[in-house]
Amino acid sequence: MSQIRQVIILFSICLLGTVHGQGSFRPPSIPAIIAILRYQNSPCTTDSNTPGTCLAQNDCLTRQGTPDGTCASGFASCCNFKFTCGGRTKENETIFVNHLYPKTDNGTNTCQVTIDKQPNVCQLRLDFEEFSLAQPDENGQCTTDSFMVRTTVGERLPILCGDNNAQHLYVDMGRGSANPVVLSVVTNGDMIGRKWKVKINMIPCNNLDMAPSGCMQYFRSPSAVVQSFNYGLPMEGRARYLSNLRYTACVRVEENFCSIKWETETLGSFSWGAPFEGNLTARGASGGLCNVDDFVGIDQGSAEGSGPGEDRLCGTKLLQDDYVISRSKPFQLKVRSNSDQKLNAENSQHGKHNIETLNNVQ
Ligand SMILES: *[C@@H]1O[C@H](CO)[C@@H](O)[C@H](O)[C@H]1NC(C)=O
Ligand SMILES: *[C@@H]1O[C@H](CO)[C@@H](O)[C@H](O)[C@H]1NC(C)=O
Ligand SMILES: *[C@@H]1O[C@H](CO)[C@@H](O)[C@H](O)[C@H]1NC(C)=O
Ligand SMILES: [Ca+2]
Repeated sequence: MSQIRQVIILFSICLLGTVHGQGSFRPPSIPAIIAILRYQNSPCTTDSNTPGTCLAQNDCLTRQGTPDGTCASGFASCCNFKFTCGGRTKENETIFVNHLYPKTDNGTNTCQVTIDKQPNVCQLRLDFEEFSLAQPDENGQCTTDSFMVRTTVGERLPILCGDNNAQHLYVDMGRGSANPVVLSVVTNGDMIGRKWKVKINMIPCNNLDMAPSGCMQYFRSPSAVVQSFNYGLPMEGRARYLSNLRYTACVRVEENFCSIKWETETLGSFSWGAPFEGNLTARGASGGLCNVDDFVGIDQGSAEGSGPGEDRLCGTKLLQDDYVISRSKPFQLKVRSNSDQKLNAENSQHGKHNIETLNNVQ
């Protein structure tokens, strides 16, 4: 089991959905040419759900774009200028997709894009709207396919592979540095189809949206799910989680909240490192016992939410009752896995640390 999942429930919030109007139908009496001129170059959403530019079909083709859906009430094409292998951008909200997206790519390739730093941008947030690469090998390493982030500042980011839909990463770009960030996807072999769609958001310096220093993942909403990379169904003889992980997932401390409760979704659904066996009470370990293998770190974690608690948790259970309360701020989950994945693989630690958190405990 290789997933740390966390649902943060502070209070329920009803997000009033924005109703996206379809735009009133344009009567055919309005000449198409006027509609096209009016919508020329305006943003649209392609049928592949990527940002596009509204253009007459011929203009789109002349500019090496691909018509993908319609706009201007059907009079023009939503032109898709794909940001893919070899691309270079300084634009906010660019979406990096595989070459044949929305189809899968299949074969050995290195696909690289470059994101140039703007002076007012300090971090990037990468959202994996779709991410499907080959699974890690039996040692938990991304030896067939890999997604890498290269940057000259900040911490080294883990090399990723497998299935990572809906995951995100924050990338430090530095304040002074003018160095670009390079994203690359290396694929080997034609055994599987690969697909990705990564939204690149540029976060201005000194902005409240910036993740605190050291937080590779940052959960800002009162309700969220934290899961480990490549979470999914168990695989026989494989651990789904990656080895050599060393990163921190942070949860924003909401106003007036003094503690956080990390709770698994179901009894026994936490699984990260040894011990693997025993009755349900014996499966969860903490403190120094976690040094033998992989663990997650929660400062001063205890069932009561008082006292010094434990800062390392491991096994197939979270303490006695599958929850941990911590009063230590900032709220962080440190994720650690070592390079040895033999026993984790033998025990098919596939991932489902469904952790529900309540951080309103007084
Ligand atoms: C990959 O491409 C090869 C050659 O075109 C084809 O034979 C194979 O079935 C493809 N595999 C997948 C998973 O699409
Ligand atoms: C990029 O877009 C996001 C979302 O609209 C916005 O919050 C952010 O401030 C923008 N970044 C820059 C550098 O303008
Ligand atoms: C669970 O295992 C522990 C250690 O092996 C043992 O001390 C305990 O009595 C067991 N509990 C139950 C309910 O079997
Ligand atoms: Ca291990």
